[in-house]
Amino acid sequence: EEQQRNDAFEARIEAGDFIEAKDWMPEHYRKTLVRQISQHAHSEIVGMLPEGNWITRAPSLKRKAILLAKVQDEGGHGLYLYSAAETLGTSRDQMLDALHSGRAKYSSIFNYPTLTWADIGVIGWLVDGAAIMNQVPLCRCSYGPYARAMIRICREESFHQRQGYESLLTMMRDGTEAQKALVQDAVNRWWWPSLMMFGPADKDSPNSEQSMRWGIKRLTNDELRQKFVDATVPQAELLGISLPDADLKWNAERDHYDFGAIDWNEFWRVVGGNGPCNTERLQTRVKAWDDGAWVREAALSHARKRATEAKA
Ligand code: FAQ
Repeated sequence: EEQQRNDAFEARIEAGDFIEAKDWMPEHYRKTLVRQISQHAHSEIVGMLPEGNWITRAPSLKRKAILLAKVQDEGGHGLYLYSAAETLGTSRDQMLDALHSGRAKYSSIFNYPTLTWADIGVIGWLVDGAAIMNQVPLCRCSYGPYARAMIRICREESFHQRQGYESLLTMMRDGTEAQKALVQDAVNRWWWPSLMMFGPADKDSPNSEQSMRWGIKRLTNDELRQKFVDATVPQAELLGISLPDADLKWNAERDHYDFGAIDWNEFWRVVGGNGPCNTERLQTRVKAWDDGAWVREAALSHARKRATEAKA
């Protein structure tokens, strides 16, 4: 009977059906989705921190309003994604506990510091740019609740990308030499970590093959990374900044840009908890959770009181 259910499931995947929360699914499919969606949610939540660092120091009211809206969107994306993961039978408490105890992963990119205002523009341009490249294909993920959440999230991410690029254009066109140098310095620091967001090379990616077969992922890590490089190089040219890779050049035969070797030791070091800001990010999240305990207690107590009143 299990075999029959499994065959029927595989046939639905093959036919391009969406799998819904109450449908039967193999345990491994469920686990893979919980892993990916909860990591994605944690990334959005931890991803609020590097930018949050600059809200009080934004250079104008307009930039501050934009940044506030962006960081709030990220909080919303995190909550949306926790809900999508909850449809698979995991609780938010379990997911948060995994994050706060350091067992859960979140994107390596958020373990780098935001040193100057230019970093905020560069995060929008490169980090949100990479996020969109990875997430647009996820709108066609075989798991319905995740795919549908991705649609709204991608729309908001594209606003995030554009505000970042526009802020860099302003600095590069109207800025002083010192401001232009800040942009170049930020690009130099964020370029390689952005390429690492797509995950290990396909040959070193243990989850890709099965996730591709199940339509959880639609494009491989290397395919997405190449698409990102191809889309980003012309944007860098328009900005008038250089990318920190001597091997980056157009390859007419492949019809793609070639690029240099990624430092995978750095990638695994950061994923393993030893990047520049891992400890600080986790501590900040745990403190926010602990500091919010009284709000949760008050809300629960209020709900209990209302329930008793309703009965009386
Ligand atoms: N960082 O076998 P694979 C955002 C782990 S965007 C940390 O290739 P998979 C928006 C991976 O989990 C960022 N860990 O894994 C925003 C696995 O370990 P595990 C979030 C990484 O799942 C913008 C191991 O390495 N986006 O937040 C990373 O098939 C600006 C082997 O890897 C998403 O999460 C990494 N970069 O492919 C917010 C998108 N890469 O789990 C604020 C959804 C790999 O077995 C500001 N996720 N690992 O212990 C995905 O598409 C996939 O999960 C990949 C990884 C592509 C990230």
